[in-house]
Amino acid sequence: LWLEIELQKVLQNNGLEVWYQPKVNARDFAIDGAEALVRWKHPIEGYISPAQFIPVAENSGLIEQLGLVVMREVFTTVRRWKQQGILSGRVAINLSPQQFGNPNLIDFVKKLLKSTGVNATDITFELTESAVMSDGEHTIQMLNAIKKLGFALSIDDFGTGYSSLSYLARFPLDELKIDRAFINDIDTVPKQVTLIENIINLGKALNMSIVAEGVETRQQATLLSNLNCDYIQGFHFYRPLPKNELEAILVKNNRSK
Ligand code: G
Ligand code: G
Ligand code: MN
Ligand code: NA
Repeated sequence: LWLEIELQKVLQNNGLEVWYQPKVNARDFAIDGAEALVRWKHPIEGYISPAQFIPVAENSGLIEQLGLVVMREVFTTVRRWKQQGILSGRVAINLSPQQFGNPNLIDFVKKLLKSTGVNATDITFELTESAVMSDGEHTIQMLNAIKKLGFALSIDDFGTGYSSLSYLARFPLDELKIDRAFINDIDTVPKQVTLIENIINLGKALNMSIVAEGVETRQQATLLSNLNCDYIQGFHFYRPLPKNELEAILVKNNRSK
């Protein structure tokens, strides 16, 4: 309950930050998009992990407000970076099952598209397998409505959640993010490489682009690049960065192009 009250306060004071973890293109390892990750610096406790407070937000209903704050911040920033010509690729926003299940979501994003002026085609929404699997008819309608506005859809943490693959064929998904649990031991477990190679081929056969997350070594990056993975994300390249730090990197890279 303490956490819930504090979260309510920080939302009221507009005190949450959004950080950005760059993704790189697997061909040249240049920055090509990013994932937005919410951050909360508590005045006494220091940084509190979203793994801790997102569930609290979900269970208390605060996730709606939190989601709005994150979306507004990301839409505004992406619009500016695109106008400056410094960002290539899309920026991804995580949506939890509660956000995705909220019937108001489409109205929210429509209004935000208008008020911020961002192109929906510059934004991806990341959903988990469990969010997508929770409710068949509603899910299809929501996914189609989001797609119709121009956003891209990504399946986050692929391979860790639901045990059926049937949704891959039924739903309009653009991107598959291989969970970092699969990446951890690709250097040491040969069958793991076979598994990833076939996940990549499966996703590509379904016209999805493939992101590998949790890449922490150069060997892993090279291997994934050789397997024709499209994008790579992980501490080997970049950690999540405060907006200003990423912006400085984008400006610098743009100048040296
Ligand atoms: O990278 P990090 O430790 O910050 O993320 C922990 C978890 O919190 C991840 O599962 C991530 O998807 C989730 N998360 C981070 N930011 C957001 C957000 O803005 N909205 C939602 N719903 N989840 C988020
Ligand atoms: O569930 P989701 O994939 O949205 O989670 C994103 C989380 O993954 C963030 O908390 C981010 O900090 C974390 N993350 C990003 N790259 C790496 C990495 O290379 N290694 C590890 N262990 N975590 C990572
Ligand atoms: Mn994610
Ligand atoms: Na993930």
